[in-house]
Amino acid sequence: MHKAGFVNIIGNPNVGKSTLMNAFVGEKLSIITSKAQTTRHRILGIVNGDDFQVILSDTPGIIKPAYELQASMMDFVKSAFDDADVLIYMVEIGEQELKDEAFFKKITNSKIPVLLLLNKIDKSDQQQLEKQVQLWSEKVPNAEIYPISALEGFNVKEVFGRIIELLPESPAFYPKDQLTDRPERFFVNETIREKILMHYKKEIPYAVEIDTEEFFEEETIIRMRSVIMVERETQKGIIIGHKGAALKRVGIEARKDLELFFGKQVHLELYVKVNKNWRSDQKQLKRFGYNQ
Ligand code: GDP
Ligand code: K
Ligand code: MG
Repeated sequence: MHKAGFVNIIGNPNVGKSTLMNAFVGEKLSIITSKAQTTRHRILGIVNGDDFQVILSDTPGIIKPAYELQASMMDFVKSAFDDADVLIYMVEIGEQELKDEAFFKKITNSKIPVLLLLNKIDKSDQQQLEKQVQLWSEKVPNAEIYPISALEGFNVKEVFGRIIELLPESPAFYPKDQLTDRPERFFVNETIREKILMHYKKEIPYAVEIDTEEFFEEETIIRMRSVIMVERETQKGIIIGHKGAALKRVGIEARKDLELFFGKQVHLELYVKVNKNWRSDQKQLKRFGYNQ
């Protein structure tokens, strides 16, 4: 018997959704930082076995949209309710509940199985843990609750085993050697964006979009050229930094990660361009893959 299906991960920003997906897949498909809105898209991570295929989707954290980019990020979340066989609702120790009531109702009224993962228990003590399990079992009575640590891998295998049990009998949806639905260039963009999230403060990372214009794979090296788009001229100066040092650091760190990801030597060329108000422009958002 072969099982296959869709498992969608939703929750507030920063609870550890992307960390969990990467732990399941065993590859760094989703970028992770301590900042909210690190994940902007819905990203599939596929775990293949002889008799199963689990198709996970990582989604942006649930927020109240303030501009068009965020609105389309929330559309990715909405779509995650529609096609799931299993819903993973992730919360972290100490957190109260989902800020968006409509989403919360969708979870508590869900007809499909809900696994409520109480994450980051490495940061809690036994007493707090027990209290939280009690609290969540009252708030979401239809869920099965699993305390986990996505970062340390605690209980992750057990949750995966439960997912397999819950999946319907079905042939695979994707080729068995496929890890994700995203093209290579997407991971280049995301790796660069992760470094920008890590190294620049305030609004800079949120004003940035990356577009990898060239991706040439040769026998021993992959050559890439990517543009870092910002909304204003001042942001361009900040990204580049004094004598180009800041941009250089982004380039070096991104290249190292990409060499690991692709298992090949990488040549990465970066440049910065001003693209006014791309975050509020429907047409541009579509071009960058934010409209489904
Ligand atoms: P997302 O926004 O829900 O996708 O969360 P991320 O996966 O990007 O993680 C947000 C932050 O929480 C990062 O700094 C992670 O390293 C951290 N984190 C994720 N899982 C755990 C965990 O199990 N324990 C601890 N202590 N930190 C975690
Ligand atoms: K995050
Ligand atoms: Mg994320």
